[in-house]
Amino acid sequence: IQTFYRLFHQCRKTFAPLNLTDYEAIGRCEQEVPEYFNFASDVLDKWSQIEKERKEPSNPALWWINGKGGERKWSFEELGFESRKVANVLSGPCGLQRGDRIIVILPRIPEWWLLNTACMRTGVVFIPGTTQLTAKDICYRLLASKAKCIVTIDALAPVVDSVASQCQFLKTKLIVSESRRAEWLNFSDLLKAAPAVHNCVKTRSQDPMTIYFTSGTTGFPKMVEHSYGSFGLGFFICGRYWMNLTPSDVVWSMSDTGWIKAAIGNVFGPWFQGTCAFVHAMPQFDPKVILNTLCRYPVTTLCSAPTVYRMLVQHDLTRYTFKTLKHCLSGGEPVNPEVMEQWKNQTGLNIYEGYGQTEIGLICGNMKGMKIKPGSLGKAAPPYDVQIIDEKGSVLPPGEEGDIAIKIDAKRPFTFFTRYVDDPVKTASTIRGNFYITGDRGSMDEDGYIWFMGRSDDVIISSGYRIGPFEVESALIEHPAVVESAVVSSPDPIRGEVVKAFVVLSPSFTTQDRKKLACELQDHVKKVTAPYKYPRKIEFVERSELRNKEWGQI
Ligand code: BCO
Repeated sequence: IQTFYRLFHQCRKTFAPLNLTDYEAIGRCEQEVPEYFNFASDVLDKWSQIEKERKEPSNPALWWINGKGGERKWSFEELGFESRKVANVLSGPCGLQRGDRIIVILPRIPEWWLLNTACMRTGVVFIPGTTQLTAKDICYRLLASKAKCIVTIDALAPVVDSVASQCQFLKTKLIVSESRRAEWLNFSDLLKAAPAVHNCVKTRSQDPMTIYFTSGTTGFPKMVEHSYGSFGLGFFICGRYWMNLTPSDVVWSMSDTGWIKAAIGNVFGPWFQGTCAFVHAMPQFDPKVILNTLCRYPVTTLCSAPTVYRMLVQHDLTRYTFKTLKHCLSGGEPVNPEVMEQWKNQTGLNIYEGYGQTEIGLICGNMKGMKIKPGSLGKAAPPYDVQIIDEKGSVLPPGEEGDIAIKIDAKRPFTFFTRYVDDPVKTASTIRGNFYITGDRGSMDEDGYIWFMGRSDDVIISSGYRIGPFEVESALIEHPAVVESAVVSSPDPIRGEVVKAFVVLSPSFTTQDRKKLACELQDHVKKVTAPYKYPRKIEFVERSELRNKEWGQI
């Protein structure tokens, strides 16, 4: 009888429609997190069923364009069909098993969405990376993660090959390309041959699902691990209330595929709500392309870094008529009130800022309908209780500056990252008493709005990128001209902050043209590590200058 009931409940669950009310209650921590959850089978396949039962046509799940006439539109059913085939590619020719790790370095191409979903179906841990990664970055990631497989494109395949022999865990290289490359499996060939039937693995909510490399003040990037619960279920509230999405919306989130913002804005946020994720595969950032796209396509919701809005308002926006845009979001760095005002004056739309982290997801936000206080991060986003605390862990009164922290009661919220992989000390260091410390400083006003003041550590937030000064200093020191350097943030009207390097030159370089040398060092950093980290400002200093400054002689 017990077996009968177990099977009965299992069947009921499998065929039950998508219950968004339950997911909302779970997202708010008002209902227990289910023991088993898999976004692919529990959400995507349910939307596919709903799509079939609907009489009227619905928006695609993914709408991809490349600006050169290329276009792909996939319904949830097509996404399911293709991603099941990719799942068979991963567990067949790629030889990956549940729990194995895969690094996926792809630009904004549909294959990224397929691989993401296929990893959920197979239980393979998905590690995305930006295409700006260099050989050294890739080597570090392959070794640190022990990934067995890497997926990339033509441009990066030789870069991977240049370090592959040093990466003893790497077994399979998969290329997304029209042409074949020796020692690489070809994605399209395998996809064509792959069977379409695949049974999604049954994953527990706490099983590892994805890992992001994220920069800190010291050392090389840390591995932030998220589970099926924290990543899949954790973004329900964000999609529904911050992004304000419904099945009739079309959201364009511009983040590079290497960042958590792409997962929030292009995968879990929209797809939980049955919304179309719109993608423009712009190879280079171009404000005019963005503005024209908003005029041509029925995008209802735009999500991008404040730097993008700062760049867009440099143009005369009144010359553009956006087709359907009604909701604008920003995240990744603080947005300044002037830009919000300029955007509002020219488009009639507010910018709803969200504040979050790779480790935690959305922490605060301006939800639709809420009064916006320009310059504030908004209020705590459910399920979080955000407070400003002092160094002893005591809550500070309104208006006082302290650490922005999240209250942890008996249990860590399920939406939190699981751990920094292989770094229990760093994982533990995020906790102070009953609080998780974000690393950001701020204050809270009487109405519960949080105001950002800056980082409490030396991490640089530039154009929405999180940049560790150590990584830039390590790149600089590899150049023969550099004896030592100190890298800090410097204010910038467009990028919020930029990376600035103070450099002490080796004696043999002190007579060289400083302008040329600065450019050379910038190019050098762009080659050694991901170019977005390069020091946009360089100041050459001499030790004697620093000593004299210290002794009050200048
Ligand atoms: O500006 P420059 O031209 O001097 O330099 C640029 C590129 O040209 C250069 N570069 C790129 N690839 C290169 C290269 N140079 C040599 N070789 C290559 N292969 O490097 C610089 C890269 O800077 P960028 O990425 O800022 O470029 P760009 O075109 O100015 O883009 C502007 C933005 C705003 C589109 C870009 O900065 C951006 O996407 N920012 C947002 C980042 C983001 O999404 N952050 C969110 C992280 S997740 C998060 O915060 C958690 C929230 C819950």
